[in-house]
Amino acid sequence: MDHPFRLTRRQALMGIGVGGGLFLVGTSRGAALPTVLPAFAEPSLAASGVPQFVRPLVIPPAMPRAARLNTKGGKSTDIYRISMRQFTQEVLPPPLPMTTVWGYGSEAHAGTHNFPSFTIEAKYGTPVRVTWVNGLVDASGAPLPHLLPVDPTLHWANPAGPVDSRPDFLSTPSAYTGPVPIVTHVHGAHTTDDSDGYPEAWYLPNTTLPAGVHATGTWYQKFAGQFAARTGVRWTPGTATFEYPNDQRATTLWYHDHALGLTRLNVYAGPAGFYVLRGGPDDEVLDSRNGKAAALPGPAPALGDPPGVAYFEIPIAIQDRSFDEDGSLFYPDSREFFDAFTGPYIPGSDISPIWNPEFFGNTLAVNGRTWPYLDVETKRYRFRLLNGCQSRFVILELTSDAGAAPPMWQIGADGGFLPQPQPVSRILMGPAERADVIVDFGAVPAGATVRMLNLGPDEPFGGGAPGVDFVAADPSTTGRVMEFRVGPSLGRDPSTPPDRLVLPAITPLGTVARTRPLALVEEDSEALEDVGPRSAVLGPIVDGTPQPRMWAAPVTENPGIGDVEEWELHNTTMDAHPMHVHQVQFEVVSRRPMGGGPSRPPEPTETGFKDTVIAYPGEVTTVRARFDIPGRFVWHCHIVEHEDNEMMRPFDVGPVTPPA
Ligand SMILES: [Cu+2]
Repeated sequence: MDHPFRLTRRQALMGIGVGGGLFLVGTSRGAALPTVLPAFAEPSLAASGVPQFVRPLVIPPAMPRAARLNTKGGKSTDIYRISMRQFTQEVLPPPLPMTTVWGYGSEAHAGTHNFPSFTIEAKYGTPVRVTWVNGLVDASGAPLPHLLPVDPTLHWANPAGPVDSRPDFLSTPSAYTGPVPIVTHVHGAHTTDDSDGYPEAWYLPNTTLPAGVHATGTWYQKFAGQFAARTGVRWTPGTATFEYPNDQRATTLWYHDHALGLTRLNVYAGPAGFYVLRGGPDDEVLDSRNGKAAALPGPAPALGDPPGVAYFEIPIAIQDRSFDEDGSLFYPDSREFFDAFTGPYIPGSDISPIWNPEFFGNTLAVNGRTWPYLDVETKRYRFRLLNGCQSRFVILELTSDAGAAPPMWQIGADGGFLPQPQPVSRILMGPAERADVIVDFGAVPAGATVRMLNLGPDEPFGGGAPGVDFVAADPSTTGRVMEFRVGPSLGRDPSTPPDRLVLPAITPLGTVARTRPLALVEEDSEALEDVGPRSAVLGPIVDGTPQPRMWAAPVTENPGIGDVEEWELHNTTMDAHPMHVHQVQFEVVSRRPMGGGPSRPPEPTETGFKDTVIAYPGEVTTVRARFDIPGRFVWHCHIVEHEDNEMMRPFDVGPVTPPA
């Protein structure tokens, strides 16, 4: 090899390392300055200007319920009424300014709106019914515009009409500033299509709308009717009521917006939270020393907790963000930010003017605060980790200033417990993936400082190891996640040692009815030479040839009800993509080179169930899932910039659903 590091696509795109490059910029935004002032906006707050480890981690409390409804046969349903609102909160440490964000919160409970949102605590076998309210209005009730630049040239919700379309333009448009559509998806939930947060089932706030603006997306009425017919509950304007049966394995789910062509912006603005499902046969963990119930580190925040409870089970959402000096969230307002391409844009070419193919924030926020710290005792903690970043893959590692790093075991992933606890020193997570880990601070001397580092790249991930195959994130900024300040132990640790945990068995999915070869394809401009990507797309592979299909094309994936299928994800692009399939928790079967060659088994941390899998470039990643709920769902890349621009496809389980 000539170079110690692989030349990344971004570097290649930007002419770095190939000589005679047009643009003299660094390998990641914020790491170096262009020689001339760019015409487009850069985040005006440098990451180096944000003090680190000066404010405590926020541990999201449990989301208050609106009611508990008792139904026939002694059963109950947990009722929530949760709105998305705009507000300001401390994201950057003082004296830096507060940040205007969006977040979910309980309508009837003041002070519960937060970024990230409070945790929905769900119980196996007890359905959760949430009325999701679009509360994006100002104090006078007028609809709020988006906090971030909305590119109107994507195939997107487009409330000004025609809805759920890729509109035509006579000249390059500026950002859309009208009312904002939302629709919430519980990521990893096993629920019906009316409650899944279909991207075209969005709705605007219930208020006076500008003339000609449509209040709901294409599928809203159909799903409203279906939900009313099944439950007797009618959706009121500006809301949608969804129900989650909680009939799946106990695990860490999360909820976030999923509106068509807007997900990257709606999620970046803040609305996302954990949804923790507990109980049931797949939540029973034993102690191998005595065969009795094991004790996992706890408690987690619960409803009605008084202030000052010490938590030993803590959700940790890692999200990259950039800011301007006034504290506001920064998100690119021009394609130029990505690759210095100055146009022509749509309609002068097929390149969107605002959308960026990927986005990497120059800070890491953990539970809504940049680089926080957490005081811990010399005990074991259970952390439910979520990579909530836009495009960034993270590789997490602990380091201590007092000798060995505390040991970590991963006990669960997207779909619940792994078959066995896995000792881990690094945890790789693509966007939307979760890892349930136990960290044992027991042998760390009190007074020590432990840091969680990120060794993933500040650019698209292609697999491999930091320092070998790619440059790790900036060690002074995005290479750091948070700090643990180890204090003395207040009492003994009642939790079972991780190597003594007997985790619930995995029941294999059974006979495969069908294998579907599917392709991940990146598309460059068809109008301009050497400009790309224009978008990334998905599609079936027919006779060995990928057939890229746009969002609007007829359904090509149509499993029978109850069928187990293997989906082979052929990644023809240069980057890894975190691929997510709605409705199901799947098994990761294998990975093999696309050109043929031996397959390798899933990673030890992929041996439980998953709903999001890393599909590496040049490989076929095979997953196996049972599709047991009829209706219309989606599968997509969870790099939210990709998902918003064609890297998402509808699928139907059972009879093909007629268009709404
Ligand atoms: Cu992708």
